[in-house]
This record gives sequence, C-alpha cells and structure tokens, in this order.
Amino acid sequence: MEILKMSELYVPTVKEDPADADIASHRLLLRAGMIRKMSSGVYTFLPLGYRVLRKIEQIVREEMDAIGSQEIMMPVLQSADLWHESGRWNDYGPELMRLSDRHDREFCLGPTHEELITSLIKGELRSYKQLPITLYQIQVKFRDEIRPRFGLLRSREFIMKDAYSFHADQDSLQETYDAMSKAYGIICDRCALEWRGVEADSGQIGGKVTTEFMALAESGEAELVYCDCGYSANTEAGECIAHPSIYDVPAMEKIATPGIHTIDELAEFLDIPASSTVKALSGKDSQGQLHVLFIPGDHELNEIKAYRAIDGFELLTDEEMLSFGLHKGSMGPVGLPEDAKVVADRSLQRIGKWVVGANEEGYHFIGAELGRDFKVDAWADLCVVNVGDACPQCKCELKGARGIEVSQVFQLGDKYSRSMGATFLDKNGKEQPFIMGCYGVGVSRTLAAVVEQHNDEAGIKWPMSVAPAHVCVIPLTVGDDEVFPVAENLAESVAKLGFEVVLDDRNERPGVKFADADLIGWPLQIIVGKRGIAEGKVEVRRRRTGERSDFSIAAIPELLSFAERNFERMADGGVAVFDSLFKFDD
Ligand code: 9G3
Repeated sequence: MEILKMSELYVPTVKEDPADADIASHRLLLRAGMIRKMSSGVYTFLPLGYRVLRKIEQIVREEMDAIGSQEIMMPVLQSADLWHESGRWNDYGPELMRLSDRHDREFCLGPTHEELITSLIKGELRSYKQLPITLYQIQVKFRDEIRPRFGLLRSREFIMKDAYSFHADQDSLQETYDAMSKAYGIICDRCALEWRGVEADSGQIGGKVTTEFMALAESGEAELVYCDCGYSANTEAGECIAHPSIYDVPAMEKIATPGIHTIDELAEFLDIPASSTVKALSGKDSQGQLHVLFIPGDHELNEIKAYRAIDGFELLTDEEMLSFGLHKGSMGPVGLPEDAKVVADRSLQRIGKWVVGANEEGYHFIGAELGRDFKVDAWADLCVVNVGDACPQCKCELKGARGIEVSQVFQLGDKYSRSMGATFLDKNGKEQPFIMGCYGVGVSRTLAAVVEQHNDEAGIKWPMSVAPAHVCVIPLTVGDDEVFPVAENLAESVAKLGFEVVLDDRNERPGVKFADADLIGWPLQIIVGKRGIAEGKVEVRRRRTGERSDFSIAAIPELLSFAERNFERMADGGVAVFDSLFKFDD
C-alpha cells in the first residue's frame, strides 16, 4: 500500500491545549490535527481522524455482516408524516431538528430511524416466511443537544450504526438480540476498549429490555456498578441490596432533636452512621393517595423505581407536605395520617428497629420497632445502588466506575409496527404486527472512547486495529544522502509486509518529529539515524509502552512479519501481538 508522507499529509498538529477541551479525547483529537470544530457540536474529521473513523466503521460492518445483517443507506431527511404516524412528532422538543422544504412540507434530520425503517418494510415484508430480517446502516445522525460538549462524546451531528430487526415472535427477537449483544462485545474488544454490558432503563423508548455497552472512563457521563463475578448495571436501573446497620436500643424513645432536618445532621447528632438511620420521602400516586417512602439513610431514592412500584408516583412539594400535615425533616412511620401508605425499601426488613422522624418538628424516634410501633404496607427496591452494596448475583461488594455509553441494544416489541400498522401474515394466515429490535453503535463516540482509554500526557496511543497507520519511519535527517534513502527503503519493505507506513520526510528537528509521532499516536516508530546505520541498526519504539529496542535493519522484515497482518480481527486490537515483538531480541 502507498506510503504516507508527513510532508504531504494535512495534519495540523497544535502544541497548546485548546481552551474549551476539558477531556483527553477532545483535547488530543484537536491537538493531533484529527478533528476540527465547525460549530457547536459539529465537527470535521481531518485525514488522519477520518482514517480511524473508517477503520472503526469497517470493524462494525464486518461484525454486522458476520451475523447476517444487511447494510442499507436510509435518508437523513425524514418526512414529518412518518413521525405523526408513530405519534412521536410531538414527543420530542427542540432536540429534534425540524425543517421545511420548498413546498413548505415538514421534515426532520434523522436522530434515529425507527419510523423510517418501519415504513420501508411495511407492505413489502408480508409473510412470516420472510422473517427474521435485520437491516443496518452507518450514517450521520442529528440531535440538537442543548449543551454539546466533550468533543465527539456529545456532539450534535454524529456517526451511528443503527440496525433494526423484524421478527414473527419474541423467541426470534431474543435470538437476534443475543447475537447483536455478542457482536457488540466483539466490536468493543476489536477496538481495544475495556467495556461492561449493563442493564439499563429504556424508559423513554418502547420495550423494557435493553443493555448498554459502557466503555470504562473517568470522563464518562454514566455511573455504573460492577462485580468480579461479571454482574454490572447502570446505577439508574440496577437492583439495590443495601446493608443498613441497626442502632439497637432496648425500647422506643422519643428524643428532642432541635434543628435536626437532614440525615447527616441526625447521624452526627446521635453519633451513628447514616446507614443506621432511615430516610423518609413523601409522594402521591396517580389517584393523589399519600405515600411515605422509607429507605436506608445512606442511599438515594431512585425515582424510576418508585414510579414503577407506585403507579404515577411523584414526590410532594413542600407545600403539599404541609397540606398533608407532614413535617419535612422529621417524617416517620409512627403517627402518620391514617390513610398514608407506607412503602419501605426491602433492605430495611433486616433491621427491626429504626431511627426515624417522629412526625413532630424537632423530634425523632430511636428504637421504633417494625410491627410493634408501626407497619409497612409494601416492600420494594427503591434505592439508587451505591458502590459497596451487595452484588445481586454473588453478594460480594459492588465496585463503581464511570462509563461512556458506546452502544445499546433494545427490544422494541410491537411499539412501532402497531402504531404504524406494519403487519405480516403469520403461519395461520393472521395479520400480526412485527416484533422488532433496534441496535445502535455510536461510531464517532467509539473513536473518542478509544482515545479516552488509550492516551498519556504525550498524546494518543492508538491500538493497531484502528490506528491511522501502523508504523512511522522517522529519519533524523532528510537532506543527507546516507540516512534518508535507508529510511525510504525500510519504509518500502515494511509496507510490503502489509503494514500502513508513514514516513516523516519533513525538514524538521528530531524533537518535533518525536513529539508529533507521540501526539498522533502511531503504534510503532522506527528511528533511522547516522550513528545507528553505521552499525546497521535502527531503533524501534513502542508507543504504548515506550519500550525501545535496537534491531539490525535486516531483522526488521522478520520482526514485523511475526505480527501477522490481520490484527484488525484480533480481540484486543493487536495489542498483545505487538507486546510480543519485544520478546524478540535481535
Ligand atoms: C428523537 C430524538 C432523540 C432521540 C430519539 C428520538 C434517543 C430516540 C432512542 C433511540 C433508540 C435506538 C436505534 C439505534 C439505537 C438507539 N434519542 N432515542 O428515539 F427524535 Cl430528537 O434512538 N434507535
């Protein structure tokens, strides 16, 4: 393949950190001359950035094709009619970019394609014999984020692979859903991403079943918990098993707690851990019925869970609390209004005595005994899971991490096929709505996630599988007739082995070349200098580990042919193969 030349490549590297870039991938992709911001949340991919993007797209394409999905290309421009049919035109606010054509007909720039794909197959796929089928595209999406930030991680225009599957029944959907989930893990592995698949809450769209694929990164917006046993979950949805501690006193006692309103104040006042106190929250259900919820003092209420446990649940405002005669900051289960429903987090079943408000301003109870002094009408999983809570699978302590959601799989059921009247004839000749699944990979977001996980203070450390090129040959001098021809020949011979090679043929000082090579992040550098070639040697440097070794020029082809070319398909993006290079001493 053609050798790239730094003197010809448009790669405008920048020394200083850009002002508004506050995470590594945003900063480094700008400094390495791989992307440029055109307007808020809208980017151009420059030559090297685009080479990486296409490699990631190709990995996604291979894994989609490998499970029998068929690639199509749908339009970005979507008629509003489709969104009226699905009933979603008014579900979205300004995030949905709307526009009108010259005939004043309404359109939107596609943020996703459920409507479009359903209308595409409606009327075409008529029989169960034609099912299942999965179609996918890799295309630009538009979502008018209120606050685009973190570069490609939250942009307004981004590249997504979105796939949609159509089934006659749930079992068939489950099969595709599982195959897609497996493929997503392979895609993350091939991009050398450390990832966790987490249960997520698909509140806003269709079905209930969804898994998010999180690339672990401190800069990630998502909070997740995970366990060495393999369990992991989004803190928004994961099951919470807290272990509250009991403050054991012989009898229930009402104590004056002047000015004590928060859990921390109460815990400090009594000199007990927050996990020994019980936090109360008040809300009402869709009928306006008062519900008082009790959770361990060291946890937060998960409103999505409360909403699931109590129909139409919403928290009371301060004035509503007053109207129910409740005292914010000292609510408890003893002495509540008669019709109040008491709902408690399951983990409180394990402590029979509670430290809790006395429903009187400035007073709390200690030793309030479950059953004797108060009742609980219902037990539920109400809390946001905390790091350190028990793993629902193996009971070990859960660890915490932050993650970047790079992909997600959804079971949609018949949400779109029903609303849009997309049906097929089942084997009994009966019209049935398709059962659907949808699956998305954030391709440009994956690129940023790779940089978040593979960088150091000098720049990016691209895994072989997605690097803009694999080897950078750096002659220390260009004018001189000894060094440069050796570098050129070496570049040729390495390219003949099937590697993508870039030759830094610029008339720049070595320091500039090294800094750019480290910033751009070529996985391998081969440095050619006068002293070295006097002994017939060159220095090979590994960007990932900084290891350097001298090898005879003759050994290079042997050295590199060792790393078979197809590292793109390797599960770790080719990292191990290049680690082995340096076991090989000349
Ligand atoms: C909109 C806007 C933003 C949106 C959506 C619709 C997210 C929307 C959910 C999905 C679900 C899956 C197929 C690929 C994988 C994700 N943000 N979602 O539906 F109009 Cl403005 O997109 N779609």
